[in-house]
Amino acid sequence: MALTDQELIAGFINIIGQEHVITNSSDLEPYLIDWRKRYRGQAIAALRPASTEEVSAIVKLCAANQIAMVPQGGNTGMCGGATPNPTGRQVVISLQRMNKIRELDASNQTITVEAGVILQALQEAATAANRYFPLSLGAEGSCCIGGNLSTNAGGTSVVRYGNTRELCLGLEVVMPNGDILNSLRSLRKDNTGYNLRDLFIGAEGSLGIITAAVMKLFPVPVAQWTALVAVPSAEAAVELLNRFQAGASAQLTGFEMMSDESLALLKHYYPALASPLAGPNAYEVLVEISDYESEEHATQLMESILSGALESGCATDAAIASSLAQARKFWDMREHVPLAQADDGPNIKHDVSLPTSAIPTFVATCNEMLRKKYPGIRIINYGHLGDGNLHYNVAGPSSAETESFFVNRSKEIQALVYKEVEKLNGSISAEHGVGQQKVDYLKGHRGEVALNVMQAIKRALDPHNLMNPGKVVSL
Ligand code: FAD
Ligand code: 2HG
Ligand code: ZN
Repeated sequence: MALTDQELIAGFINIIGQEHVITNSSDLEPYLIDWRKRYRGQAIAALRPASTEEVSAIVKLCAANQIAMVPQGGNTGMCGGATPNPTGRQVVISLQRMNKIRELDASNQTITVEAGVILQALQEAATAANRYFPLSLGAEGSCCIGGNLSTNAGGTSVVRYGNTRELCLGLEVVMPNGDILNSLRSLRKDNTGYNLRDLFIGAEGSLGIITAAVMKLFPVPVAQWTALVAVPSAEAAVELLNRFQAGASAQLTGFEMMSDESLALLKHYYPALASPLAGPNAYEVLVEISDYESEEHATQLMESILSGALESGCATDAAIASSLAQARKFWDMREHVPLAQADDGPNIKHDVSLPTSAIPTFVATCNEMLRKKYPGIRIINYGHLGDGNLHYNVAGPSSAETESFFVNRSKEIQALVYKEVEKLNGSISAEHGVGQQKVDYLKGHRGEVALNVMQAIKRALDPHNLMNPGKVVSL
């Protein structure tokens, strides 16, 4: 017979101790709501295990009692994946106490970390060993590597180093029945059957709980040069990207774009981060070059590509950061755009990717269509142009109207934007995942066969649908 909630809680306390079983409603609250405050759920408890064995014991107890489990890292996800459902018997399993760096092998250029290690702590550990860990995103002070892996996070250095998937060599995972899958190998080649690691990366906690990972490290670049460049159109931004790809090749480590409305919003909420370039400009692009030779080499490269771009007219103005502080300011500008949006109120998010050649058409078509249909709207279009990834976010005409605009218009605007994405063979989730936000779009977007395969995998690994049910793939 299944245990009552009280008996379950006693079982959890037995595994991890009373202070790590959170049931008190005010302490539980942060685990039940997402970063954007768009989703809210309920749970019997939030559990904070400190080891893989504790996670395994918790999962076994849940599986025996048909209790659903919602893994959670830093809870910074954008699609409600880490938020429990509004109904059902479930627990949140927070990995935050699993925050140890198990091993750093500088010679093999790898680091083995537990899932709850905060991204910034991982970067700092790499730096302390004279190595570089390139994954970087605005939430790096609070998101965890387990969450990054589970969402296959992108961020600002994908153009050179790839998504989180490309940075991972091995995983340790607690399966939905509590078994521990140990694939913590630090090998760059391993063709022994199916690649199980990649199943869990980007699965958003729907197939198991990642408890540890082996991540790749890189040599520290000798120099990093950052520039802010004004461009007159989306076409010009893509032309500038092509120039940097041709001229800098693998040394191009960042290429981020912000539209005029993104910059205006930023200036409104963070005046100290207003652009140093004379504006308004249709777009401003943040370019970063990393060099393994010398400062001079990096400067020459940046200057020669920029002067060609200014001559051709695809750039109209540029500022090369003259100090680390100024480079940091350029990055702060970019990273504060989503924060300015959050200050402003809810916005209708579209985290899309497209072939970069299709981006000007996408932007022109959507801008024209939406502005005509919804006069006065603000289109906060910015993102990782180097990866063909736009955050094409739509907000009501003013901050006061954002909530009602969001509530009343989200569905129809998303349908319109996604239709254009489909026409151009793009993706409706470039980097944020599916979570609970896009479950209903998955079949239409990926097709019936792909959905069937995903459901078959889910059923095979989690036959009772206990691992983050209702997220990614609905059964
Ligand atoms: P959570 O939000 O806790 O969880 C995310 C998903 O992963 C959930 O489905 C959860 O169930 C699952 N999960 C978490 N941990 C585990 C685990 N150990 N095992 C199994 N499943 C698990 N994302 C980008 O890709 N690029 C960006 O540039 C970017 N910038 C951001 C900027 C800001 C200001 C914010 C708030 C968010 C940003 N994000 C970005 C989104 C978010 O930070 C990432 O998705 C991040 O990877 C989530 O990590 P987390 O630890 O917070 O995961
Ligand atoms: C970013 O690139 C994040 O800043 C957040 O992915 C995007 O809030 C968003 O839409
Ligand atoms: Zn992003």
